Amino acid sequence: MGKTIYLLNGPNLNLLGKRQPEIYGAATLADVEGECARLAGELGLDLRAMQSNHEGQHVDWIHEAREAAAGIIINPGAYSHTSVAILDALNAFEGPVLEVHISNIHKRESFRHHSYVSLRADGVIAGFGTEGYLLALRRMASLLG
Ligand code: CA2
Repeated sequence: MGKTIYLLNGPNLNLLGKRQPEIYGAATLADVEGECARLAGELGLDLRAMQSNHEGQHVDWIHEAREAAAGIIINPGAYSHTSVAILDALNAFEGPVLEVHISNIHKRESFRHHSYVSLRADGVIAGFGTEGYLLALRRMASLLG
Protein backbone atom coordinates (compact mmCIF):
# COMPACT_ATOMS: atom_id res chain seq x y z
CA MET A 1 0.00 0.00 0.00
CA GLY A 2 1.21 3.57 -0.80
CA LYS A 3 1.90 6.36 1.62
CA THR A 4 -1.21 7.60 3.40
CA ILE A 5 -2.36 11.19 2.86
CA TYR A 6 -5.02 12.80 5.03
CA LEU A 7 -7.35 15.12 3.10
CA LEU A 8 -9.14 17.29 5.66
CA ASN A 9 -12.02 19.62 4.84
CA GLY A 10 -13.34 22.10 7.36
CA PRO A 11 -16.67 23.69 8.26
CA ASN A 12 -19.45 24.05 5.71
CA LEU A 13 -17.50 22.29 2.96
CA ASN A 14 -20.07 19.47 3.21
CA LEU A 15 -22.33 21.97 1.38
CA LEU A 16 -20.10 22.05 -1.71
CA GLY A 17 -22.14 21.88 -4.91
CA LYS A 18 -25.35 22.55 -2.99
CA ARG A 19 -25.08 26.33 -2.34
CA GLN A 20 -23.05 29.28 -3.71
CA PRO A 21 -21.79 27.54 -6.89
CA GLU A 22 -20.66 30.98 -8.16
CA ILE A 23 -17.97 30.96 -5.45
CA TYR A 24 -17.27 27.28 -4.79
CA GLY A 25 -18.28 25.55 -8.05
CA ALA A 26 -20.75 22.82 -8.92
CA ALA A 27 -18.90 19.73 -7.70
CA THR A 28 -20.08 18.16 -4.45
CA LEU A 29 -17.67 17.12 -1.71
CA ALA A 30 -18.28 13.48 -2.70
CA ASP A 31 -17.31 14.36 -6.31
CA VAL A 32 -14.13 16.08 -5.13
CA GLU A 33 -13.16 13.27 -2.77
CA GLY A 34 -13.83 10.70 -5.51
CA GLU A 35 -11.62 12.52 -8.05
CA CYS A 36 -8.89 12.90 -5.43
CA ALA A 37 -9.05 9.19 -4.54
CA ARG A 38 -8.73 8.27 -8.24
CA LEU A 39 -5.72 10.56 -8.76
CA ALA A 40 -4.13 9.42 -5.50
CA GLY A 41 -4.36 5.84 -6.77
CA GLU A 42 -2.57 6.85 -10.01
CA LEU A 43 0.12 8.59 -7.95
CA GLY A 44 0.57 5.57 -5.70
CA LEU A 45 -0.88 7.32 -2.64
CA ASP A 46 -3.50 6.03 -0.24
CA LEU A 47 -6.04 8.83 0.43
CA ARG A 48 -8.13 9.19 3.57
CA ALA A 49 -10.68 11.97 3.07
CA MET A 50 -12.55 13.47 6.03
CA GLN A 51 -14.75 16.51 6.65
CA SER A 52 -15.89 18.00 9.93
CA ASN A 53 -17.60 21.17 11.06
CA HIS A 54 -15.86 20.89 14.46
CA GLU A 55 -12.47 22.40 15.26
CA GLY A 56 -11.51 19.81 17.90
CA GLN A 57 -12.19 16.98 15.46
CA HIS A 58 -9.58 18.46 13.12
CA VAL A 59 -7.11 18.72 16.01
CA ASP A 60 -7.75 15.03 16.79
CA TRP A 61 -7.31 13.95 13.16
CA ILE A 62 -4.05 15.92 12.87
CA HIS A 63 -2.75 14.22 16.04
CA GLU A 64 -3.75 10.84 14.58
CA ALA A 65 -1.91 11.76 11.36
CA ARG A 66 1.37 11.99 13.34
CA GLU A 67 1.37 8.17 13.39
CA ALA A 68 -0.86 7.34 10.43
CA ALA A 69 -0.07 9.74 7.58
CA ALA A 70 2.92 10.86 5.50
CA GLY A 71 1.30 14.17 4.55
CA ILE A 72 -1.75 16.37 5.11
CA ILE A 73 -3.78 18.34 2.58
CA ILE A 74 -6.17 20.64 4.40
CA ASN A 75 -8.84 23.14 3.50
CA PRO A 76 -9.55 24.46 6.99
CA GLY A 77 -12.44 26.63 5.74
CA ALA A 78 -13.18 29.53 8.08
CA TYR A 79 -10.91 27.98 10.76
CA SER A 80 -7.99 29.10 8.55
CA HIS A 81 -8.64 32.62 9.73
CA THR A 82 -9.29 31.89 13.42
CA SER A 83 -7.74 28.68 14.66
CA VAL A 84 -4.51 28.76 16.64
CA ALA A 85 -5.47 25.24 17.85
CA ILE A 86 -5.28 23.80 14.32
CA LEU A 87 -1.99 25.65 13.71
CA ASP A 88 -0.54 24.22 16.94
CA ALA A 89 -1.62 20.69 15.98
CA LEU A 90 -0.08 21.06 12.49
CA ASN A 91 3.15 22.32 14.07
CA ALA A 92 3.39 18.95 15.85
CA PHE A 93 3.07 17.05 12.54
CA GLU A 94 6.37 16.33 10.82
CA GLY A 95 5.41 15.65 7.18
CA PRO A 96 4.40 18.05 4.41
CA VAL A 97 1.27 20.16 4.91
CA LEU A 98 -0.48 21.70 1.91
CA GLU A 99 -3.30 24.23 2.36
CA VAL A 100 -6.06 24.51 -0.23
CA HIS A 101 -8.69 27.19 -0.69
CA ILE A 102 -11.22 26.81 -3.47
CA SER A 103 -11.77 30.55 -3.76
CA ASN A 104 -9.10 33.22 -3.99
CA ILE A 105 -9.17 34.36 -0.37
CA HIS A 106 -7.06 37.41 -1.27
CA LYS A 107 -9.77 38.72 -3.61
CA ARG A 108 -12.40 38.49 -0.88
CA GLU A 109 -13.11 40.23 2.45
CA SER A 110 -10.00 41.35 4.35
CA PHE A 111 -10.72 38.96 7.27
CA ARG A 112 -10.03 36.07 4.84
CA HIS A 113 -6.61 37.42 3.84
CA HIS A 114 -4.82 36.01 6.88
CA SER A 115 -4.54 32.28 7.51
CA TYR A 116 -2.99 30.87 10.69
CA VAL A 117 -2.53 27.57 8.85
CA SER A 118 -0.32 29.31 6.24
CA LEU A 119 2.26 29.87 9.00
CA ARG A 120 2.84 26.09 8.89
CA ALA A 121 1.85 25.10 5.36
CA ASP A 122 4.61 24.10 2.96
CA GLY A 123 2.45 25.34 0.09
CA VAL A 124 -0.85 27.18 -0.38
CA ILE A 125 -3.24 26.97 -3.32
CA ALA A 126 -6.08 29.48 -3.56
CA GLY A 127 -8.50 30.38 -6.32
CA PHE A 128 -8.07 27.31 -8.53
CA GLY A 129 -11.56 26.03 -7.72
CA THR A 130 -11.83 22.40 -6.67
CA GLU A 131 -9.01 21.61 -9.14
CA GLY A 132 -6.75 22.97 -6.40
CA TYR A 133 -7.13 19.71 -4.47
CA LEU A 134 -5.78 17.74 -7.45
CA LEU A 135 -2.84 20.14 -7.84
CA ALA A 136 -2.08 19.73 -4.14
CA LEU A 137 -2.10 15.95 -4.49
CA ARG A 138 0.38 16.10 -7.38
CA ARG A 139 2.63 18.39 -5.32
CA MET A 140 2.32 16.04 -2.34
CA ALA A 141 3.41 13.10 -4.51
CA SER A 142 6.50 15.00 -5.68
CA LEU A 143 7.35 16.18 -2.14
CA LEU A 144 7.17 12.59 -0.88
CA GLY A 145 9.24 11.34 -3.79
O1 CA2 B 1 -12.15 29.11 -0.48
C1 CA2 B 1 -12.14 28.25 0.40
O2 CA2 B 1 -11.94 27.05 0.15
C2 CA2 B 1 -12.48 28.62 1.84
O3 CA2 B 1 -11.62 27.86 2.70
C3 CA2 B 1 -13.93 28.23 2.06
C4 CA2 B 1 -14.50 28.66 3.41
C5 CA2 B 1 -14.19 30.12 3.68
O4 CA2 B 1 -14.60 30.45 5.01
C6 CA2 B 1 -12.73 30.44 3.52
O5 CA2 B 1 -12.54 31.82 3.76
C7 CA2 B 1 -12.25 30.09 2.13
C8 CA2 B 1 -16.01 28.47 3.44
C9 CA2 B 1 -16.48 27.13 3.04
C10 CA2 B 1 -17.96 27.21 2.82
O6 CA2 B 1 -18.28 26.24 1.88
C11 CA2 B 1 -19.51 26.31 1.29
C12 CA2 B 1 -19.68 25.60 0.15
C13 CA2 B 1 -20.88 25.64 -0.50
C14 CA2 B 1 -21.93 26.37 0.02
C15 CA2 B 1 -21.76 27.09 1.17
C16 CA2 B 1 -20.54 27.06 1.83
